[in-house]
Amino acid sequence: MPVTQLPDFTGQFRARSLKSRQGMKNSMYTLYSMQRSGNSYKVRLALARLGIPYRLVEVDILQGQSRTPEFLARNPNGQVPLLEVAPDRHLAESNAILWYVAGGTTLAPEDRIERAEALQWMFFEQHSLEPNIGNAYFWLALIKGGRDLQSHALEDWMENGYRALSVMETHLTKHNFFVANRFTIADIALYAYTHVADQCDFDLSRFPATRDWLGRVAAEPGYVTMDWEAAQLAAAH
Ligand SMILES: N[C@@H](CCC(=O)N[C@@H](CS)C(=O)NCC(=O)O)C(=O)O
Repeated sequence: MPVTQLPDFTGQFRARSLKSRQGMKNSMYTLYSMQRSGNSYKVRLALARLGIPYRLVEVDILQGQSRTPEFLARNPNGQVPLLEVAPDRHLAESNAILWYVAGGTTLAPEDRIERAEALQWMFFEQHSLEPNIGNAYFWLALIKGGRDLQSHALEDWMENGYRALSVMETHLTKHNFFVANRFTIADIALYAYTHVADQCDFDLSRFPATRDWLGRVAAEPGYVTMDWEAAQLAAAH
């Protein structure tokens, strides 16, 4: 039987039949993403972990590609990530996309309190972590001269970013993962910007439990790095 190969949970390869490959071709997700966007990386990490193939469209927000009329027709908010889940049906907001792609898997807790706890941490990520570490990462690591351009805001981002890291550290001194004693989409959401915090002035040596957790996430089956080229997965189809 003709086969193609896809990375699976173990990071190895598994065979798929041509029939299933052709079946997926029509229904395959299209992900609009930017390689160095932490919010986009969350979705790439979840899809890789789940072994779900997808088409990848790189959107360079620095070139205004998320603000073109074509892109705004798909996402009026002009941001990546954006997932086309069906023809002309698009889902924005990284954490909503995580819930969608992981629904029905162990990555998305179904127990009532665990689901609420996952949401709690994912809202925390969007309100307390991403606006601070995400902004610091964007302006210090991605934008040439960004440090000078944002010197007035940097102090607040650092103070509030450290505060968010301390909250995480307190939790992680008692838990291996954020929710349900296992790796879930809450970990994926929080990992995206925490793992690059040291690229934008944050000193993670102050957070040993958080560093151990970063190591546990990176050791999870199916883990891919932020610069992993997901196009090769779609190309296999
Ligand atoms: N809350 C959104 C934030 C998305 C976001 O900030 N995306 C950035 C890249 S990380 C973007 O597309 N910025 C382009 C723009 O706002 O023009 C999410 O979690 O997906």
